Amino acid sequence: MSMRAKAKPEAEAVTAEMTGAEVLIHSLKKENVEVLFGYPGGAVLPIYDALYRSPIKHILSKHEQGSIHAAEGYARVSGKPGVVIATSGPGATNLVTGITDAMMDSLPLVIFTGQVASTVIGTDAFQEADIMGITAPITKHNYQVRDVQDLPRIIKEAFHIATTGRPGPVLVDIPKDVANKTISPDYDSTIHLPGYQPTFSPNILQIKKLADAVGQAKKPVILAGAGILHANAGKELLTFTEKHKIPVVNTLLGLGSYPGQHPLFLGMGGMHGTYTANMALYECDLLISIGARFDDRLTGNLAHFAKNAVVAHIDVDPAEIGKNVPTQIPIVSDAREALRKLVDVDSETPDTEDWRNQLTENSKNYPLWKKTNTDEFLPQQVVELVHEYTKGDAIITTDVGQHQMWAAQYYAFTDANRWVTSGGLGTMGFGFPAAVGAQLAFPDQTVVALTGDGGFQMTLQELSTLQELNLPVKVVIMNNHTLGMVRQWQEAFYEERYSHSLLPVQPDFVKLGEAYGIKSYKVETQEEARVVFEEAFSHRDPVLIDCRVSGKENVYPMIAPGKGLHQMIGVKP
Ligand SMILES: Cc1ncc(C[n+]2csc(CCOP(=O)(O)OP(=O)(O)O)c2C)c(N)n1
Repeated sequence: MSMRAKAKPEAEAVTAEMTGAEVLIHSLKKENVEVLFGYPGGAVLPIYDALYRSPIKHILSKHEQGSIHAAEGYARVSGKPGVVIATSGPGATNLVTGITDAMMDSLPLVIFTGQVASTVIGTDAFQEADIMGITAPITKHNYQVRDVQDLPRIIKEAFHIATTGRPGPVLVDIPKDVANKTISPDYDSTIHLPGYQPTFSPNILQIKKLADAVGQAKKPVILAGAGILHANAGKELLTFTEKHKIPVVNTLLGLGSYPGQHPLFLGMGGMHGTYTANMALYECDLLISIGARFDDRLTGNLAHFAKNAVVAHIDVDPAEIGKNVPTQIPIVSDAREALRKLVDVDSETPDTEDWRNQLTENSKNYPLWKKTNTDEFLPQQVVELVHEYTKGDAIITTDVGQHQMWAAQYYAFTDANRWVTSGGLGTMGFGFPAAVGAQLAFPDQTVVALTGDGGFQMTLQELSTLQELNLPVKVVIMNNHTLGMVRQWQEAFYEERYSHSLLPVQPDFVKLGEAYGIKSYKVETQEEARVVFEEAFSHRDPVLIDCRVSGKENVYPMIAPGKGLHQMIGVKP
């Protein structure tokens, strides 16, 4: 018997009577969902049966964590919500890391989980997990559908909540009997959320207050976070900064929101940021944070952070303002709206010439550095080679660790939405499946998954998804035979006691890739890497490249835990 899906009559037409599962699929079409990331199981069988007759593309990952990270990658680069479906119990709990990751990094996801039948909820039924309780603190909102008539409205609300204000994950839990029940759906029900009215436009008096502060500043700096990307405000940020000649620092997640080569750009701030960026944050007299949340990895010790500055904070989420850093000029607003108003408002342009000269001196005297007097294949060189062979025009996803920081430091992002990384949660295993999702969003783009040998092994089962879909993702493993970032901290703070951070025994990544039918290579020198990269980036097939890099490199400069931004170490070789 053929294993191919049998063609069945279309179930999309709105009939008077539909099952809950069919209502769900129909609602997804109404929300213009083009791709679903998921994995089937008992409680979602009715939904998968409705999907069987639907033209919506479904990507079968090999583990639900793969589904949700792929949905995050898709959402990050496309700006559209990533949609995930998983079964009850273990299917749902396998999503938890990804949901938390999306919550921390403000990614719009709508997640559908199957649930045991309403009649047995609370009885420890087979594959029952209290996913409502589990996900309450890690979702922007969650729903359990008790009455199938509510389904069209709940789905509308879920998409609305996930994508408006500060984006985030919304979960909809659907008991199996609800999915099976037949109704005449009402798609016209309107969204009624009196408790959820995100502010979009800024208070104009606050904008004037900030404009006045800009006019008086001698040492202003802007901290631009991912909120700029979510609000599609890159152009407005450029206009505002060029108008007033204000230097810009990016957060890790904000990279790409400002052109990496621009003379006003100081680089990334924070633990592994540039000296120039960190000293600008330390010494400034006006700090304008836009769509950034003052993460502790960015601020270092708060007692020393922007001590002499008037702080203005523009954020769509009022809960962020004043959370970590006392703020004199709070502005609750969409970033683009606020920047447009700031550009329009009558204001003086500050004289920042001395300040900019001082920062330029810093950049000249304290650039990022790596070893030069060595024949070793350095991890930083891998990032530089990827930049060279992709002409700086790729979507780069990373895992978490040293390679992530080197990617952030050395890939000089010039465009928005090309940088996909796990910032807030720091989730190893994120990067490779996120690349699968990003490639699905932009099939013609070059997508590179830069991963560590540790993180890659957490979700490498998605090689099978790559094989099945023949997606041209280039997997570049920066293989230092260690859990590099852990090793670095053990070297610096634990007297070189490398407790369980060395990985001398590893699988043969080339054979592993080949087992999934993927062209795979091992490179041990820069020269070998050049030959392989040349070939790998010349075609549209998936590739895996095991780059054997030095295992002794550390990420510098660095701010040790507890220290201030002005106390960076490793600023010079
Ligand atoms: C799921 C998860 N577990 C543990 C950690 C802690 N951690 C942070 S970086 C790191 C090492 C990563 O090693 P690797 O993937 O090889 O990358 P490298 O640092 O060598 O570039 C670890 C274990 C984490 N961030 N995520």
